[in-house]
Amino acid sequence: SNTTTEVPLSLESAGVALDAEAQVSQIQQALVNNLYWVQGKDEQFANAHDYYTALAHSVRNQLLQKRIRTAKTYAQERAKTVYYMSAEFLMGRQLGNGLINLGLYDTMRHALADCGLDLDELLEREAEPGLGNGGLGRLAACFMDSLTTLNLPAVGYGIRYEFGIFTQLIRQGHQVEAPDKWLSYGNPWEIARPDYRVEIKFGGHTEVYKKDGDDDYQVRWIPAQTVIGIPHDVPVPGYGTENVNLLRLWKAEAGEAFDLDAFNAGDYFGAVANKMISENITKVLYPNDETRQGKELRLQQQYFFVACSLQDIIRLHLRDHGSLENLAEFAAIQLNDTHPAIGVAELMRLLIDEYNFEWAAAWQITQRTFGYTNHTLMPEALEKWSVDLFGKLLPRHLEIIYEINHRFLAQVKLRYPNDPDRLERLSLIEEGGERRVRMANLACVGSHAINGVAALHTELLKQEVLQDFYELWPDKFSNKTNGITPRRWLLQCNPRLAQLISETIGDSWITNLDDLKQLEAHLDNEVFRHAWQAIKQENKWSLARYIHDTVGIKVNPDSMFDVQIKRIHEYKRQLMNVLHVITLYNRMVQNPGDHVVPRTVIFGGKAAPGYAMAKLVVKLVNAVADVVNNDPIVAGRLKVVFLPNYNVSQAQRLFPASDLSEQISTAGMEASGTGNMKFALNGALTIGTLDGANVEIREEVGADNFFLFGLTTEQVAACKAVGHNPWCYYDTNPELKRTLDVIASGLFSPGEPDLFLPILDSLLVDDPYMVMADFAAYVQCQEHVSRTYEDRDRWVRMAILNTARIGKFSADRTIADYAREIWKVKAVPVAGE
Ligand code: GL7
Repeated sequence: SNTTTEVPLSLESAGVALDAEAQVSQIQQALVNNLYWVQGKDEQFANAHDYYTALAHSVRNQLLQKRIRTAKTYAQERAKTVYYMSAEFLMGRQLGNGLINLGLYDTMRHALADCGLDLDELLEREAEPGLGNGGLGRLAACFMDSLTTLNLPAVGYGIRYEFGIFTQLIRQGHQVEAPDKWLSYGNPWEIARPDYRVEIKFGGHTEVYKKDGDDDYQVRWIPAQTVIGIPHDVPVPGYGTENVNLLRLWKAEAGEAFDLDAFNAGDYFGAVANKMISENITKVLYPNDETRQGKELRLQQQYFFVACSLQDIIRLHLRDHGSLENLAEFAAIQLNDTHPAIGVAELMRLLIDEYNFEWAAAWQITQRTFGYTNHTLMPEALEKWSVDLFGKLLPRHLEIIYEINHRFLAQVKLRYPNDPDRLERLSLIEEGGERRVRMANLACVGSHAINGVAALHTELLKQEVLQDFYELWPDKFSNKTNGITPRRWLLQCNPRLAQLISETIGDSWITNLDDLKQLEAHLDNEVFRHAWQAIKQENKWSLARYIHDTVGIKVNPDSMFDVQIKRIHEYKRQLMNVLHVITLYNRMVQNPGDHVVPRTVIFGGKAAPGYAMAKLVVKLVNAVADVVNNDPIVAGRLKVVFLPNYNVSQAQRLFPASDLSEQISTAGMEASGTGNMKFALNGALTIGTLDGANVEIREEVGADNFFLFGLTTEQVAACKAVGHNPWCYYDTNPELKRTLDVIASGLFSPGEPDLFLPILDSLLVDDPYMVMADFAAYVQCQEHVSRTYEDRDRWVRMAILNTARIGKFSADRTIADYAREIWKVKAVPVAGE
């Protein structure tokens, strides 16, 4: 009866309210149709993956209907739009999130069960879209959810990596990397838009010419190579809204005339080989978190996606507004770290070379359009590109950057007439040695707003990393403390707790997280507390099953689940956590009869493939696990688990089942952290330092409900200034000495006595992350944690208070702040049909 190939699953668009039975049968009909027309199968041959794909198409069709109405509304209202530019979007699986945001989750579960299908099983068939490294990429994904939920017109621009973050395997305790072939079964969530293709230039040279009928000289860029960008659109639903925004990811393809010279010379294979070089640009995500890799391909990736996106923004703006004069009134472009900072130079190039703007006008438009978010204080993460490489790849941009710099430094000189050092620090070009382009400086100069991601981080930016810019333009700076979406990080990942909360205080918390405060009124209700605890216990049982299924370790579900999940990095100090585990183990071996509070210490996280020390820490965790988990002396009381291939899907299992959240970075090093927020939202208590957003989390939940330890940022700095001597901690702390001695003894590295020497050296020679200095305080604080855990009722009360008081860390609050203070964008709600 229907000429279209797919049947949209449009419950409310049926015009009449469907009764439950009719809804279920409509869902089932859509599923059967999609199975037939999308997968080309019927029930006889369909496997679970076919059903997943059919279901995904059902959801996607509904999202597309909403998307089409959204696009029309935005165009009609001439709405100001946020363009969030990010080299990473760590979206996590889409199906469960789509069902939740569309309000279809429960109906779908029943409809599927009715035909013998298990929704949970189908959800597991979806490949994880791991297009990011860690916190920075996941933040961008949470922001997309909140932007749409708040009905703010937005496009997320990024890269469609063919291979996302590598798959982490553990072989003999070592990390081994395998390619992430996430697209091999296709991706039902994306729609390629070859009609919106753009052409991107690389290399070559520039030349001056005179336009006909014009006296002024113009510059044109004669590239050596061109590449085509094809947008792939992923619809982004919000919770309980008709609005659907877009994530637009660019794929690189060879230009039509991929290599005409070679082709014409009869070198067909040579011409096709060039095509492969173009397509390399979006092949693979660089797996480094917090360190830059000065690789040419990385700069190509950055320029490629930014240039594609700016052409797209200009196309859309001209379609709706006719001229670029008023670009800043209708477009707010946010730079997620410096990765897209080349956009400042590219927009200048487009305005001046392609649209004939004068420099001053172009510069004003550019500065008013861009905002820059800094995400790290770590010096090794500040991007700097060699001038040689830059000039080779982007000759016109280098000229423009020189001109920006020339004008900028002239202005600085007027303000600080006799301060050459300051000029040198502010310059977009680093001199001395190989000259390099400083991307953070370009981002600061080219933006009207600069922000950090937690209060402490922003203060440190102003005092240290960006101090000179702060002194120049204090009004550009503001703080925007990070947040997380409560849809994925409570409603979706912890359905039992979400339901208890909604039964207790209603469900307004889903879009107004501050409403969790109402839980405090129920703190003295014993039935409520028992229900809370029972849910945590169930979640722990199901994690215990997952651990057993994935790594074969049996853990005690009544033990405290002590969890550290994040990228492996020295500054995050997984090493200090392992040292604590070894210390606990030593105690149990020495005094087997002593009373202990049983713990399961769980680690998860990837190490950058080139980061030897981080990989050695992974090996140490696994080696300690091997010894501890097989020693009958500690049976039932201590287990160590390293879960391979930590990703968003695994995170969704871990946060709900955690008792203790490890947030133990060296003070002053973690810009914010966002996992810390996900733990607290799910009722885990934090052991942490005064770092990043921990400071604000502790302020919100109350000092009594947070396990604080360790040196402050100032103390770390003071300690380093006088020269920190790690040996004195070794000599004066017998437990610490024993712990390091056990590692040195080779207990954890049979047959390889020197394996962990680099770790011991790092601790005892310079201890750059103050593990030795903070160790005693950490162990003592962990004892306090254990004693508190023994009083289970007290622990549950503290857990409830953590959840109840975490509302500030909703990404909805963060995005509302950006919208009001930086982007000046307003909600444009789309009317229902
Ligand atoms: C990070 C910070 O390290 C992290 O603390 C922060 O929460 C996150 C989002 O703002 O950004 N910066 C960074 O380079 N990466 C991060 O995760 C990779």
